[in-house]
Amino acid sequence: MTSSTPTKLNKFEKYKAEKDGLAVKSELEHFAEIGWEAMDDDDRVHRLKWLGIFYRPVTPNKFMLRMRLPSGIMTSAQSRAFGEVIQRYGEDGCGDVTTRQNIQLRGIRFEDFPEILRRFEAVDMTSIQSGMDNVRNITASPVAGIDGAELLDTRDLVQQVQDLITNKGQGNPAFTNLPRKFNIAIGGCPDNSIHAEINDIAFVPAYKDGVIGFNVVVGGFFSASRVAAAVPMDVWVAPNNDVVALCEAILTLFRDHGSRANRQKSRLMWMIDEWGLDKFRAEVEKFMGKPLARAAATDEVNWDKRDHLGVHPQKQAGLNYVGLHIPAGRMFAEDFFELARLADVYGSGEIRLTVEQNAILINVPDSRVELLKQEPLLEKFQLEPGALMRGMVSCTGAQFCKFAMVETKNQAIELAANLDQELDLPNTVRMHWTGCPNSCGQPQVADLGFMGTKARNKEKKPVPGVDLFMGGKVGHEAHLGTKVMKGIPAEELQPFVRDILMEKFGATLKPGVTITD
Ligand code: SRM
Ligand code: SF4
Repeated sequence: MTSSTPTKLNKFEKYKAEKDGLAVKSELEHFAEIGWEAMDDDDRVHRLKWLGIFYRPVTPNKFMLRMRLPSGIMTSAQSRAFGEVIQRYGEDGCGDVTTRQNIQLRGIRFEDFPEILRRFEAVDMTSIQSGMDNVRNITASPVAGIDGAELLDTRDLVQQVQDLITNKGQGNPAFTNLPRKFNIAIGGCPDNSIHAEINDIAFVPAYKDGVIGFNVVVGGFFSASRVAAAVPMDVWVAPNNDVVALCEAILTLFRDHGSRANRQKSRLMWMIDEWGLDKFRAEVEKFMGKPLARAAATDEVNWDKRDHLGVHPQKQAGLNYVGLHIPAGRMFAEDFFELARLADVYGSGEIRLTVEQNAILINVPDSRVELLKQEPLLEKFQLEPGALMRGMVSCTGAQFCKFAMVETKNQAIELAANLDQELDLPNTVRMHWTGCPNSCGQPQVADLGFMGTKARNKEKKPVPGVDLFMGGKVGHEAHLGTKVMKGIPAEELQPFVRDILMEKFGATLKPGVTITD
């Protein structure tokens, strides 16, 4: 660390300095033998997250495992492996598609982890460095390589950045002690499917002198104390080693110069604020040992964001991608098995996950589409859900997360389902739920965002409620929505949202529906 690094470290820095998070990798077998109750608290609660293993105080000895699935790509073998792992935990076992195109598994008994991680390594998957002060799953277009509108196929670049950060899944001590979490996204499509604006580094497709590459934006993040959209770094990079080198430079500078004093002021944007963009840019150039090109005047993001649900022709003639809606991203063992089977029988054995917590089957021949539509799984995971259900996203919430002020996933599903039954809507309305101000469910990117809070009902009794966000715009010219109303009791939400949908989103009552509340 440099002399500018503050000497007063926050408590997380102290335990990281005592022992690197990744050290628990070689101790996992031992921990599994002695049991989680006998483990040192810092190892159990914090350091295990360097392996993607999350102790859940809400459900002790039902641990969560967060994977890494670069670009949201999952093979049928991997989907089956997820199903096999969680089926042994009965009702406790499930998996969630996350807002970073990733999978989290639940209900896992601690003693099973060594075997589970070996099982996943055998199908080329890692969970390493997926939590705490590490780089999260790297997001990309979910239809990379198959999208007719694609500007760049980013899959290799994403994998290269993941390999740099994780040392090909083995763990890379160079990046295991960042001052805070870190998000990277690499977009290759015209619709900003990656939410570039909310990542610490995002690559946005742009032409420079006739060559397609990326403009770079930096510093986007959400936290309980501050929300910031990424700002242009005034850099353009070609789609080659420079992408990896730029990530390495920024991560190293952040590691060595980012603030480690106040955890609420440790994300990359705080360092950019302190340095100013000119110095930030100059330091990155110095690290890379060469000047960087100035940003292209315009980028190529000029589409509304697609949700990829339903059947769409691929750029490969005669093949289609088929987007399935997974309500709130929640899947059980049989769902993983069925998804794997459909991917094998109808497609090429590959599945893509989206930041809207849905799944896409790819390479489905024209001749197989109608048969696929008859499959029972598509009754549960629909191709064309209602206008509200299809835009619904939800974080984990109180069922498993100790930060949550409210239950989220069930409420989110219920509200969307009920209102879809009552209303006709001209367009999809994106409703995002998040259980607390950490904003994992991204209410700021939604048309209607709900953030869990305490509220008071008509009798002035404390009840679970939400703060309402509006104005989020995604895709072309994305910008963040803001909080417009506080403390709406959850029990009053359905009529309240119905009114907003009718006033502002063109909703009308379905024929025959009368409202009694
Ligand atoms: Fe998140 C912490 C879940 C995406 C901002 N997030 C947590 C923890 C780990 C807290 C905890 O230990 O309980 C949650 C785990 C609960 C559980 O059991 O699942 C959690 N975050 C999630 C997921 C699973 C939400 C979901 O249901 O999809 C997402 C996992 C993504 C992944 O695969 O890695 C998830 N979290 C996000 C996002 C959205 C994004 O990346 O696009 C954000 C806002 C963007 C950002 O980070 O800037 C987000 N999570 C946070 C924060 C606030 C960060 C900050 O700087 O203050 C925390 C709290 C923290 O890190 O201290 C947090
Ligand atoms: Fe938990 Fe809050 Fe994140 Fe939801 S937003 S998963 S409640 S930390």
